[in-house]
Amino acid sequence: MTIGRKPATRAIVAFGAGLALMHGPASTPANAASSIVATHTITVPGMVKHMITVRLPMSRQDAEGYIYWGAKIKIDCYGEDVVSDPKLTNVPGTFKGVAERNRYFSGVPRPDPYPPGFGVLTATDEGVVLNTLDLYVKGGAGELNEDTGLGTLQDEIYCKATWIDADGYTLTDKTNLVTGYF
Ligand SMILES: [Ca+2]
Ligand SMILES: [Ca+2]
Repeated sequence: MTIGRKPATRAIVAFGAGLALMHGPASTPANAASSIVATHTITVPGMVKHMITVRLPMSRQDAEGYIYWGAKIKIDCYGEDVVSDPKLTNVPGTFKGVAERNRYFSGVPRPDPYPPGFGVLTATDEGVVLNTLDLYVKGGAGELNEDTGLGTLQDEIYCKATWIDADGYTLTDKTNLVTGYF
């Protein structure tokens, strides 16, 4: 707990939020987030469709509290290689040109053209859930086509999901490895 810093921040939020705060959660749920599970799928043909699911089991009330106070999930995806695994600079990549911002998901829905209902932290009876959906052109540079060269080289993709609550507490999980020709 960062007691010295947090109340000041919340006071400013409370001032701005006005009546809305009266119906909001009283504070960040203490230690309610204790585990995180991340998975993903990649499907071809047509566009390469990449979906990531991140779940943090907890009560709906705690999930609402965390999201209200600004919890985020950071997604980093990698191409598995022999020596080291390069981070995929344009994944997740719906907002071209601002790659670093693309990695963070919060309770604020992403603007058009991000598909509605995806890319936003949601409070459910099972806890916090994030589902992402990104479409890529097959063979795109810096995207899911992490191995390129003569012929068609198979790609091996995994992602890491990092939960960051408003107090800076983090949890990380690594997804399954997905292989294919992306
Ligand atoms: Ca590889
Ligand atoms: Ca490839």
